[in-house]
Amino acid sequence: MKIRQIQQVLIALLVVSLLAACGGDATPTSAPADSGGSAEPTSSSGQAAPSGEPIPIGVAVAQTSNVSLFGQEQVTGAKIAEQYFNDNGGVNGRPIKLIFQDTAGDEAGAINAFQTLINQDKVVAIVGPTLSQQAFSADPIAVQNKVPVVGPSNTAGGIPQIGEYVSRVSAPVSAVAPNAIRYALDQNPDIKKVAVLYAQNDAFSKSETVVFQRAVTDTYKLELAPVQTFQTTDTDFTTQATAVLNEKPDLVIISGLATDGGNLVKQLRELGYTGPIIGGNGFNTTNIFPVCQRFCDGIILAQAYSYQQESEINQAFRKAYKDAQGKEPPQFSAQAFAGVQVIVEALRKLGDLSSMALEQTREQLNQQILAGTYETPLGQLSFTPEGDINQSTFYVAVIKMNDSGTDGTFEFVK
Ligand code: 1QQ
Repeated sequence: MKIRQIQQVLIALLVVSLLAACGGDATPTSAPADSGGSAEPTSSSGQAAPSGEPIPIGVAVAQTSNVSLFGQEQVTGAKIAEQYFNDNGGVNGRPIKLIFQDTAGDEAGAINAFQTLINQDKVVAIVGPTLSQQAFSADPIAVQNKVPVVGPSNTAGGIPQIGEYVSRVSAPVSAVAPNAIRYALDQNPDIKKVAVLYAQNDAFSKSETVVFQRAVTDTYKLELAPVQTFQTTDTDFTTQATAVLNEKPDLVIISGLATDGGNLVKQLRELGYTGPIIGGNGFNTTNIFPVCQRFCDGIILAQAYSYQQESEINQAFRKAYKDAQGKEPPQFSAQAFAGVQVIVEALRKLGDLSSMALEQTREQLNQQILAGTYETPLGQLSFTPEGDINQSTFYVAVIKMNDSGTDGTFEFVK
């Protein structure tokens, strides 16, 4: 007995001293001031490849959970940007290195990812998170730590107002959503009664539905049926779909995320609704096709990106995406590319980073991000002093599914 206790104490002491020797001291403060990234050798595949210590940029998006239906597209877009900008000289000759931390689909995951990127990975800025619902919890951490955060897909009202270090390349629901209603009414001038449904546990959906409802009642003076709510975690929408059908609406508008939104469309159609459907920004992914299958056909949605955009950078982005994925790039990939782009182009303006402390780099980087004008795959963009995006062109697409309902495309109609 006694001998075993002594053995346990000795083992514990050994573990403690080993831990101290490996990690204890090698943490934050002694990292090089401007980088902190791991001292990985630069990949030097290209001839004129940038060299030196890579500049770490954080990407905190949903790589797991239902929210990864969007997050996967964001990872792809961000990686294309990393390759593209490193192939084009990096940041004044130094490469960038994206550091991915999975946020999963909730607030806690986003907070964890932000903390790891800020304190452990020592990134200069963060692109993320995926949902507005997550941004309202995680962005304040970036603000407190004075780390620039560029929202790649946060469209709810109030995001840039979270704080000084928050900007976004995703146009707000107030700018994008009304385009879908305008198109639907152009196509169907006889619409009189509109049914609206939204996910009440999601900040973006709550914000977007307000825009839709105001357009219905105030802008177009149409009749609004009693509004139906659901949760993003719901799978059975019989109650809401039945209530909608009883109202006999001429148009249905849904604000939710891809899985719940797609299932809601499917169940509405199965119960017999045949009229037009508008989906909000949560429908803006081809990953919704397997959810509503043939019932996705005809869904109208407004977009902040079109792969047909003619700029040189969009054609480069489109080609890289198509070469890798075999299809046209979606909005969330383009926005993630733009998020990385504004950080890279703002870093280039800072000059020699090696003489700057990390805190100084982050602070000056934020000022440069807000001051710049960028030619991105989304078109030209800049920021308001608060960090909201100035973007002038929006699009409307209609989902076209193939006959078997296994695959589809976003067909641009405006
Ligand atoms: C938000 C959104 C979502 C649809 C992004 C995936 O617009 O959360 O703001």
